[in-house]
Amino acid sequence: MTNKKHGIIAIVGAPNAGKSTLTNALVEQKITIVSPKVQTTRTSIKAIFNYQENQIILIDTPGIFIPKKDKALERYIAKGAWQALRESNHICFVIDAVAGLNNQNRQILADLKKENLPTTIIINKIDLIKKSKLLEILAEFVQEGFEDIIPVNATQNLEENKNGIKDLKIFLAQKCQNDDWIYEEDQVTDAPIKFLAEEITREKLFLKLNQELPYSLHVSTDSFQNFDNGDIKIQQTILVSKDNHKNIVIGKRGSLLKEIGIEARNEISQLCQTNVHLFLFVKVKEDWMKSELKSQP
Ligand SMILES: Nc1nc2c(ncn2[C@@H]2O[C@H](COP(=O)(O)OP(=O)(O)OP(=O)(O)O)[C@@H](O)[C@H]2O)c(=O)[nH]1
Ligand SMILES: [Mg+2]
Repeated sequence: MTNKKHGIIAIVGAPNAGKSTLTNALVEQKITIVSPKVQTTRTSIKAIFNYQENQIILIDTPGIFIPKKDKALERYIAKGAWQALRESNHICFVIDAVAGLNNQNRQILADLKKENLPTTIIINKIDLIKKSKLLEILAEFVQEGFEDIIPVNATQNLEENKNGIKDLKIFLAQKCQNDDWIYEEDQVTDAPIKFLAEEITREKLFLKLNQELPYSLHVSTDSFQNFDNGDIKIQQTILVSKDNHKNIVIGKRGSLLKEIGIEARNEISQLCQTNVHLFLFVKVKEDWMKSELKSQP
């Protein structure tokens, strides 16, 4: 007889709280992209790890914010987080310790309460605050009636026994109450490689481009070919909504696009554990949102 259990945990919170960094830390592999800019994650993505007989299925979600009415992308992103809650058994509400229990987090908490799911508070980025501030935040959440509050440092620049990641793993394993496992023992995500590769390129664009530009672009795959010798050839198109954005992404004599291509290729090669030939193209398509967002996994 098997005692295998699984649990589905939604990782939610304000934009930039460190949800994706935390997800990767728990799975011990980079599954979901990270950047210092808000709204990096656009689509919920599952990341899976096993702890003893428990399979923990994390859903990394886009940051929760109030979308502007005229912005289709914002509405799409905002919807994603709430959809993920519907399939989960437990919520981890991640807050940035520097922000603490501010108005934005209070508003999100009030909305989360309506979902009626057990909720654990994760105070992230504890490496950036003093112990006294952490104690203050803990007291505030206790006052709000929360029993499970776990401080962590998702970037793990504190020592292992101080970053809280192991404690969180053990805690989440205890929350697994559904019978059996859903995924194979070595499966770390259900997202297709093609999508992960697009995300990696998008992350490099997020990291290299300033201000609003990263928000107005999209990466899609034109072709993905496996060769007999194990190599993979990928052609991706970066869709931008304006002519001048195309020039910025390409850079002087193609320099920026080349840099992005090299960095993305290296990371996709690591992910696929093989040689990857990546070809990037930039196209202007004013209304890419209409056609592209529907086709996301
Ligand atoms: N110092 C410190 N920085 C962190 C920590 N966790 C995450 N970060 C940084 O915070 C920034 C945002 O991290 P993400 O993981 O992309 O945040 P997110 O909540 O997924 O953001 P969205 O997807 O945009 O909602 C990145 O620059 C991370 O390196 C932490 O524990 N300590
Ligand atoms: Mg994210």
